[in-house]
Amino acid sequence: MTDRLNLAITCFPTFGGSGLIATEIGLAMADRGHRVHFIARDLPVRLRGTSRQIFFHEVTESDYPALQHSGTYPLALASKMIEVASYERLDILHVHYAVPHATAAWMAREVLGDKAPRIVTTLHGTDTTLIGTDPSYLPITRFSILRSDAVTAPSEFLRQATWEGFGIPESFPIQVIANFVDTVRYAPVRDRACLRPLFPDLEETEPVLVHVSNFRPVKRIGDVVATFAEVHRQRPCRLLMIGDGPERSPAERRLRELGLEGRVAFLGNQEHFVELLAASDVFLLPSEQESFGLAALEALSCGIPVVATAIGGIPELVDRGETGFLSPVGDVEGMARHVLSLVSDPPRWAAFSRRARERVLERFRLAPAMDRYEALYRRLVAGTAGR
Ligand code: GMT
Repeated sequence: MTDRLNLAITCFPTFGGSGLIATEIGLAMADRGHRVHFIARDLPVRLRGTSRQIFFHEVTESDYPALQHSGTYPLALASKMIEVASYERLDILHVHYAVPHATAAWMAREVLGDKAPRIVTTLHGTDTTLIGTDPSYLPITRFSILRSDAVTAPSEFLRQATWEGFGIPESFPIQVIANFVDTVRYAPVRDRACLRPLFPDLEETEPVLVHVSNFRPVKRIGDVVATFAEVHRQRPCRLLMIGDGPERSPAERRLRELGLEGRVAFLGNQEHFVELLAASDVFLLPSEQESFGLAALEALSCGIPVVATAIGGIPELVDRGETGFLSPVGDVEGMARHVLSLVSDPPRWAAFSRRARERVLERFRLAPAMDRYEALYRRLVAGTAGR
């Protein structure tokens, strides 16, 4: 075993949490001196503009008319994995999101035989709770998870959901490696001046609520709007909406109906928004499901208390009544009450903020998470772990 690992990472190159986590792992492993290859459809968002020694292999599909709408991405991806593994002598192929990445990795390994790298599958949530267990994909996704050399999940919740959802015995090891955050970048540096271009008439003590997501139905964007409207009714405030997706237009329409459009800024997808996040007061995440809730972790790291739903992996990162509040799904009034209890009591808000940052530093720093991934890779390469 050489010291330097030859690692390939596959992920969706979008703003979604799974792609962001995959990219951060790749960047951190490159910083640790490993050779890192990304195999993806497009350059992952956080790799853009980096000058670090990272190799990118683009997955391209044929545009032959008969193949249109036939979902050939997994085949093109498996072929690219085979090519990169053969030429680069990969030690590890780390795929993020089981559907269809774990299946493509399994296909590649079948072709590569003895020369195949070890396969690590990191589950992220909807690949398990929604898509993977959809009958259209369940048998092949279950099989591909079981055939991975190692499987990780970002929360205890997702580990259990995977065992249960796929009918996999609990003796099948799924290692929980919690998601992490770059606590240097996501730091509690509050400078409300950065909010002025968005809200020129913002009062000094006027609270700013913030939400970051992909605006899909699972995020319950309507509840973000309703919670904000209820808080605003009792105490004028602002709302910062970061991200984009199918629920954005209905939310904008609803805010116009409520006459609140001037109180809200929709920024769309943004790569650099940490300054705005850190200048806000409360992070809202009223999701119906969340395997982890990376956006909430980034907020906590900036010292921003979180008001969210008590579902999935969220209770593993938000400490109720200490760093935020958790309500049942759809409990808009409860969430509004929690927001008001924080923004109306500055010393209380400050205590939540301080604890949020402390807990993140204790439990979710990047370096210990990287130690765990690196140790897993080394155990697999040494043959002391895996199937
Ligand atoms: O729902 C999203 O925000 C996107 C999705 C993804 O696959 O990128 O996020 C999932 O993975 C993130 C990173 O592990 C988690 O923080 C999110 O909770 C999870 N989303 C869901 O479970 C709905």
